[in-house]
Amino acid sequence: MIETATTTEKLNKFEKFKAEKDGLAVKNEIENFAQIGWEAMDENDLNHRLKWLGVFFRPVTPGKFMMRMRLPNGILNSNQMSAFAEVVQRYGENGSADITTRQNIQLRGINLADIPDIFNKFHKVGLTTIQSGMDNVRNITGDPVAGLDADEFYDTRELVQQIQDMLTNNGEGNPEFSNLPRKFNIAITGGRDNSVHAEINDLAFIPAFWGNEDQVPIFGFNVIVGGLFSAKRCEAAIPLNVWVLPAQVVLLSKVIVEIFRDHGLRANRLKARLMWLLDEWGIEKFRAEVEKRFGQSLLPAVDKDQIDWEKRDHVGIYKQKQSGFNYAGLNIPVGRLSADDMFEIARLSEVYGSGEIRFTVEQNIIIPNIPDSSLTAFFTESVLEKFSVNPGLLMRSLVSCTGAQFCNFALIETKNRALSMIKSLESELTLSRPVRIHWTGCPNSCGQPQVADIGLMGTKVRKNGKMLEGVDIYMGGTVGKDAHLGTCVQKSIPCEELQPILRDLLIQNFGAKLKEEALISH
Ligand code: SRM
Ligand code: SF4
Repeated sequence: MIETATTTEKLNKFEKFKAEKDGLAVKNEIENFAQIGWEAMDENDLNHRLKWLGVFFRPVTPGKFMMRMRLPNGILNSNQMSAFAEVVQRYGENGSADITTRQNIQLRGINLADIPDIFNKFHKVGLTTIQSGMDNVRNITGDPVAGLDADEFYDTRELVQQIQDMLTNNGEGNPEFSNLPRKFNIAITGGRDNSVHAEINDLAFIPAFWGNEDQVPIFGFNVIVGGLFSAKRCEAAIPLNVWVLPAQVVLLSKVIVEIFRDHGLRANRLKARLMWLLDEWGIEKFRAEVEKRFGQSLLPAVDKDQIDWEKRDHVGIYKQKQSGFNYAGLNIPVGRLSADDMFEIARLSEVYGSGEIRFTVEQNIIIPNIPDSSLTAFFTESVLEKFSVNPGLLMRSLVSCTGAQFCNFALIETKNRALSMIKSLESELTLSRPVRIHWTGCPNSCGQPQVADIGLMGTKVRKNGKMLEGVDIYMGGTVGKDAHLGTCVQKSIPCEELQPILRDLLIQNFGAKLKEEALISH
């Protein structure tokens, strides 16, 4: 029995419309919507319930919808990539796609009338968009080089897929988990460098070996809970003090999502994420409830943190654990792809690899399984001029959320501005190491500025009586080993004044040097 709210709580308007009709109910109505058109749809169906199917009405571009997929562990194949390309191609210059900060992809420009056909197309190639938005579990992230990396502790692919299958009823939609109090993020890391930013998820599994020095170590995961970024609050996940075997991960995930569903706070949407329940209950009570529902006592967390590497960005060519094979990490500037780009990536993966393609949380692409003997030919492909395996040291780590071009929450334009600013900075500066710059268009923090070396969060700034687009600057975010969140160091910088400020930050804090020609002109 799902309690939609405790008796003492007042329902917020989202809880009310969910109680009237479950989000997943629109699955059976999509043919009708396609026929009547978006203008004739019920407001809650249009603005909210469609998101249960991964279909997003965009008030910025009315009539041109966005579709958000689910890609467990960020893995797809060339047929699926071609299917995305075909969908987007239909919309000409209105169509494009964005790789997201959850190893996922969103397609843009879509007409409602086409959506039933698009669903059929996706079904045929094993793709689903189900429950990828609103009060559901988001795309589940796993190590981008799972199964390829010789140094990994654990290949996360199977577990991530199993959790998705359990939560979504194999991609068909699962009413058991379609009415959470809010979104819920899950990540599993199996490598040595925490490539998925585990600590910014509501639930994450981190490699940890059980056993003393003189025992054979047993592999498992420490569990952390409650991580979130939101306009109201940003927190790293905290230890649940539980260690589990890989075979226990799916059940533990189920139990924790159920507790969130049944007891998560539903009165105030700004205080509905798991961390707020943890505040109210305390971690001990929460752990006891997890144990009760899990049905057996859970072992305490293992002290040793096994994440012992700095974070890798996977851009470049790397040897795989499979002898004679390589993976190529392509930099996709701010994650944006056209239909032609997607056809090209699909072709590359077929010609040189095994047809497999992966996405990273940095909005880049990995093409695995390229034999040594194919590398020389691979390097001659002209698409690598656009999607480089050896980009500039700022471009390779650049991340940006959607911003004002398509997102109605945005306070500023992000992707295009981020690109042009990075190009200018790279032309002025010589760098000796990558610097991770993340742009996010508003305090919702989809672009994760708090994990960046330099995070830029959109805001409005008043200058000479005029309202301008501006940013708050975050610094000190670290990822991988000893990950912790960055903090705001400067507020309300108009975007038009930002570039010299970034240049100085890069020189003062990250060892950048002005190029000679730039020195002359300054
Ligand atoms: Fe996000 C809402 C885009 C990752 C925190 N996010 C939105 C919406 C759906 C708002 C909307 O309806 O316009 C944005 C869609 C814009 C569009 O047209 O693309 C949006 N979020 C994104 C993506 C596409 C950013 C990107 O460019 O990569 C990412 C999609 C991930 C995916 O594939 O599912 C995305 N969003 C994130 C992350 C990062 C992460 O998960 O690691 C966060 C912070 C982490 C977290 O959730 O704790 C994030 N998005 C939010 C929030 C604040 C959540 C909260 O608890 O308040 C919102 C607003 C909301 O949910 O009410 C939001
Ligand atoms: Fe939109 Fe704000 Fe998220 Fe950027 S951070 S995608 S502007 S909601």
